[in-house]
Amino acid sequence: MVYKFGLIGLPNVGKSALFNKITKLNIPSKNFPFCTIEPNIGVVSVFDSRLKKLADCVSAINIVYSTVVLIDIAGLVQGASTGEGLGNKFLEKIKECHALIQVVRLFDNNDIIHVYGNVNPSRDIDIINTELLLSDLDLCEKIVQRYITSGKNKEFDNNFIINLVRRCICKLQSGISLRNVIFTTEELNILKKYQFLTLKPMIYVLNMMNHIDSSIYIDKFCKDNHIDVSTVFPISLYNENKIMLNNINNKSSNKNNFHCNSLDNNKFIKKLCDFLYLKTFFTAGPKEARSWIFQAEKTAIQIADLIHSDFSKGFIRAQVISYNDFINHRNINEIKRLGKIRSEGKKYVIQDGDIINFLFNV
Ligand SMILES: Nc1nc2c(ncn2[C@@H]2O[C@H](COP(=O)(O)OP(=O)(O)OP(=O)(O)O)[C@@H](O)[C@H]2O)c(=O)[nH]1
Ligand SMILES: [Mg+2]
Repeated sequence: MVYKFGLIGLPNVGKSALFNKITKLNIPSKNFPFCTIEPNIGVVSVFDSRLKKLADCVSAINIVYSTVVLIDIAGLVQGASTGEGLGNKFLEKIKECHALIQVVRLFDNNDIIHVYGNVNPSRDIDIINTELLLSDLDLCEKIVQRYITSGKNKEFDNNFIINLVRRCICKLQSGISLRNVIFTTEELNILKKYQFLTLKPMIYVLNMMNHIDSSIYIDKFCKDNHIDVSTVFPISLYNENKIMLNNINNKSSNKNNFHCNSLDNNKFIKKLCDFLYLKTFFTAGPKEARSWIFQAEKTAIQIADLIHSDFSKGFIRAQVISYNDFINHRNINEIKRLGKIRSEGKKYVIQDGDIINFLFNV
């Protein structure tokens, strides 16, 4: 499973600049709205300091970190759900993402165009979230229509789905995103199939002025917008002080020279993974030591399938060592002697840090 994170937000707020910073690519990030049209896709390693230690212990030749995908999506504007700006096509791109990263402009700089004329984070996120709500509302209405006119559904009772989607319509019409509604597991499984945009987890990246105390702004931002502080990540893509000084000294200089170092890429990616409750397990041998991210609560058989379908088809058992046991003893024979290699069956729930060797037969 490749986890995808979509960068969304108004045009010209710093989505592509953030994408470049994280992926170390160099896609155009220019001072005009809709600079990005086609989505940019970048693959980013999920750094884990445990992997290097593990690789050293087994003298692995290669170290392979697990990766996530970052998608830089064109800016959305008011009316996008009905075709305004670059319209619906880009809302479609958002569907394939597992989580959304909404970039919000808090930096004040008269040289950088704001599509609505001034910096106003509450208005901006309201515009984006409303477009996502409207797109979901449209989808809900289509689903209801389809179930009203179609025959009986094999899997579920039509009325069950119609009532569930009608409940979603009521919430969406009151401005409530579906991720904030409590559903049963059964309901969630149905809704997830439709890839509702407001059901996707959302993290807010606040692109701030780097010389201000961000904590005051974050508290205010969360309070004003009823947002949980754990979903907010402040960054400063540019050093505004340097930009201002530079503008005074040399109007034509390249602003991209002034990335400040305040954004820690690994920390940022870690936050994204934590946000989706992703955990890490390892495989390690002389050829390769590798980390794998997975959604918490997965069983050995599900994880085996993640590596290769042969592993799950011919699953015999999983030999598991916990990371701490491995690092404390470092020697596989010693670990064996101490009985620290556990033999686990299909239903074993994989733990963060497990080092796994799958035994299988095909
Ligand atoms: N001063 C300042 N400029 C920034 C900051 N972040 C981005 N910019 C500039 O703002 C402009 C737009 O940045 P992009 O990253 O292209 O914006 P975007 O959100 O991808 O825009 P679209 O592709 O149009 O949706 C560029 O000129 C960036 O250099 C910031 O924190 N401070
Ligand atoms: Mg862009």
